[in-house]
Amino acid sequence: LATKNSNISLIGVPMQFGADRAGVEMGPTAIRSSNIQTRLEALGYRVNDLGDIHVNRVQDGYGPVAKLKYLAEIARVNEELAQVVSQEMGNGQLPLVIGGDHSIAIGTIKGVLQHKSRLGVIWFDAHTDVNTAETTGSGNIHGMSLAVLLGYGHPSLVSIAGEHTRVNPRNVVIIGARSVDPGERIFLKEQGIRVFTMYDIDKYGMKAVMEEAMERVTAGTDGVHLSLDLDGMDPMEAPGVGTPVRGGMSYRESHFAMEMLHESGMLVSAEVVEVNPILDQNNMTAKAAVELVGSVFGERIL
Ligand code: B3U
Ligand code: MN
Ligand code: MN
Repeated sequence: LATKNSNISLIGVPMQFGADRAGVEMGPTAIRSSNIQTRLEALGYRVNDLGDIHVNRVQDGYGPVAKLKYLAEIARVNEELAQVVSQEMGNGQLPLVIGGDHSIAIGTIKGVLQHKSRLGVIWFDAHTDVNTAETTGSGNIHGMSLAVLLGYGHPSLVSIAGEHTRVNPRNVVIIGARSVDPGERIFLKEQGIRVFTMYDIDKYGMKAVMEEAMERVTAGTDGVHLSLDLDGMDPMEAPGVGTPVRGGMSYRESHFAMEMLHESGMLVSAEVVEVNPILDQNNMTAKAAVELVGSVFGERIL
């Protein structure tokens, strides 16, 4: 095992409010039934499945603040998730969070930051998730989670686990982007975030992209977190996502990226998000998610 920690805590978060689309709350079930635990155990890890963090059924489409849908419940769940993740890391466990929509990255990463204050982040995604209340068109918080982690967004999200708990933009990379909103372009430029778009992957190849990405996320950091949004993959190979965007990373490119991340030996935490079993075909997206997890935790062909 090149991953230093061989004890994994599996944490389900059946969250759908950040995507405002039914089905993604069944992601944890689909991922578990695709045998994530036995796959990791076969690699030599001890896996403790903590079950799911409870998400309340709430009605308010628009919470206390207009344009941030379901803000109150999303903030509450992420607060709890950050605590659980932090507690598990404190016990020497490697947290592996299964979603649920991408709003849960707020809780996961803020929990990890309690122990790894100089965390590098790999954000594998078709989108860049750096909207704020000012720039969002949808009001969906899953399109805002990376901005919150950089310190920009509603105080009830930014303040989770302490408002100074944030990631350094120099140590964040986004891989696979192909759908970026106008306000997000400005934000990404201002923050100086390295975004590897599909253009970069086509032009330089995944090997060169991952080499530069790994340099960015490991320079001066004390670990690397993987935030794996399954819509980063091409929807032909991963159709079970709420906001598919054509022209994504292939199954092979995605695997290769995970293998290279594993080889760094720097992985300290991970999350897998946006798997929506209702929209999936033959469970192929949940299966791909588990296979990518296998690769990032050290599975090899030979
Ligand atoms: N940027 C758009 C679309 C989107 C972001 N993340 C997902 N979709 N999954 C938004 O709603 O902010
Ligand atoms: Mn995302
Ligand atoms: Mn996405």
